[in-house]
Amino acid sequence: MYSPQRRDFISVTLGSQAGRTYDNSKTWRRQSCWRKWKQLSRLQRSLIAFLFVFMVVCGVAAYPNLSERWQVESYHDGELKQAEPAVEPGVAKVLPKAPPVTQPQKPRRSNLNKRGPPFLQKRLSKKENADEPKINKEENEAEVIPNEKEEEKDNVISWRGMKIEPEQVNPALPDTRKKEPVPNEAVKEPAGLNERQMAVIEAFQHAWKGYKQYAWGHDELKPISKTYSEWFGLGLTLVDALDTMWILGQQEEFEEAKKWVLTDLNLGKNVDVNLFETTIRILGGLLSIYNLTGDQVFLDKASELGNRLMPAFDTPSKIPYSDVNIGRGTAHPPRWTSDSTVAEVTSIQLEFRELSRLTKEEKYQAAVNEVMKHIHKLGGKMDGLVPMFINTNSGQFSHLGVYTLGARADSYYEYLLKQWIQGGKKESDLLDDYLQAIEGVKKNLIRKSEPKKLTFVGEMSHNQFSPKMDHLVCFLPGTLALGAHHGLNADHMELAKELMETCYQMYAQIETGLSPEIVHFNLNPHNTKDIEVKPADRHNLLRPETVESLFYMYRFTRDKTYQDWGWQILQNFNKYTRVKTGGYTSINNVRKSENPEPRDKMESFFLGETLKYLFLLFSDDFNLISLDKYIFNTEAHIFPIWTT
Ligand code: DMJ
Repeated sequence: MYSPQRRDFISVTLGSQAGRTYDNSKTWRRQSCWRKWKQLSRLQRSLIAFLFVFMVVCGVAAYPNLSERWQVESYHDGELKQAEPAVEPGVAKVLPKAPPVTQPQKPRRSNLNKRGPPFLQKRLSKKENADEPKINKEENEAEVIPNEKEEEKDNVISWRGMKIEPEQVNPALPDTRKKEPVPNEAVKEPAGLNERQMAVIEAFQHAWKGYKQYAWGHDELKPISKTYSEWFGLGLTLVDALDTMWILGQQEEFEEAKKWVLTDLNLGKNVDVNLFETTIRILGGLLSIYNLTGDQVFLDKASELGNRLMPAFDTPSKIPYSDVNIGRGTAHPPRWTSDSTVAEVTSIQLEFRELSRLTKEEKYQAAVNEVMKHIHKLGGKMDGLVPMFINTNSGQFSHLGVYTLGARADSYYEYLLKQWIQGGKKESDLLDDYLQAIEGVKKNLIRKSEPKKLTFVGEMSHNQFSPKMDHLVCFLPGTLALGAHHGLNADHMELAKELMETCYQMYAQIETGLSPEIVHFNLNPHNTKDIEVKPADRHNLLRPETVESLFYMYRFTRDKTYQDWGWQILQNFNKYTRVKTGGYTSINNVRKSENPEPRDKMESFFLGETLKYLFLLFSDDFNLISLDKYIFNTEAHIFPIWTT
């Protein structure tokens, strides 16, 4: 039995030399080694000396590689240990996680080349914005992609796993592999991923993590309740995000999502879908990713969907119904009316026209062109401005007298310009309607607020001006700038700059730094605040319009202020809308920074548009989706400008 009193001892006697006890001191060890060294033969000593010198030389040569590896490894480790609160505060912790785009940057088989956005094939930009938090240079260098020899580039186009022989690439597509002329002397350095872009990638990964875990294959993530909501049951977020993943270099996620599209996207289900939303998000998303990858799977799905949506045009006036049952092939207006929304019937054209170009089937383009021709001739406009509704039986505008650039009319104006550009600037009716409408905006809807004189776009209701502006209207600076870039009046650019400032102020003047859905501008010189927000309008749905316009403004002016504004907005999304377990959420109250009241929904356009535009805004590679070669649909999906 164990007795607590009993103790066992082991006695250890340390040997001594020359009368000195062992004390593990450096002096003792030095002297002992020296004696041993002296006892060696001359040959033995030379051999050891040679080995020592050899090892030192090898060590010096290997040091840079090793140190780089150690740093990359510890960087990854740090990321894994992040802890997150409920709706995550602050962007400081938004450390850019080294994205998968780093993988292919290691030396690859020499006869392969990626078909990817230009930044994936270039070194990191050496230019950094002065006010950007500094990123460790060695970390940056871990992202370096070795330049490949020019002659290797034409062999096989491949984007991490997807390899397309050049002859399989649709000849109608613009050849994205060819180098475009650098439009400005300022862009001498090849651009690449910078820290802000990395932060967007990190945000995307966080959003995707939530979607993947709790809403995979469903329409939208509900990040707070960790479930999903269904609108059409077509994997809306997943399809909307495909081209964003591609542009952000999220290969693994893209491959998984593509597999879902192949095996699980059921376009024949018995479900009523909204023609406009399905067209801009799903048809647009499929066409865009087809154009970027050349993968036939996406075009097949797009043409199946196009066919299933066609019954919408089967109306007495040829103005499409708002809803289609894609399984049954039947269409109808909303239950309470036979009207369709003007923005909806005039913002499906880019997609159907592109589908015709790619499939060589005229019927899609014919159907949507018919709508535009009809509206071009239609009475009831005010100086080129259109009402918000159109009747599908009579083909006439209804609810006359209300004019807005916001909800229900917005993208009519956007698509006039973009169709004109898409078609190679030949369809003069579209251009005339656009130019007339912008004159109508200037004449009827533009005012300046008090006291700061912010230029804004209000609304007209039965000859009464209302200083109300939807956040949706913030697409307009970008569209005006795009038009000016394509040769339209220079004063469009001046208006674009003024409106851009206003849209930024809709964020900057609010407690959370995030814009509400609607603001009212003050016209009274005695009031001190330019912007008022009504209680019902205080929500933010993670909408893209302001960052979309910032992207255009930066591309065309190269004024880094626009990048800085976008950076602030991203940080505020991270601060007030990020959910710790994955995903971002709409919020109810942008004025309440202590509790913005999460709404528990991540809209698909946050991934499809907001993050994509932010990523492109932060890029200094102006050839990354060049605005001379591509246009974006109203859901930020990418279509080529036709060259023939
Ligand atoms: C998107 O679906 C599109 O940008 C559309 O044109 C307007 N609404 C949302 C984003 O706010």
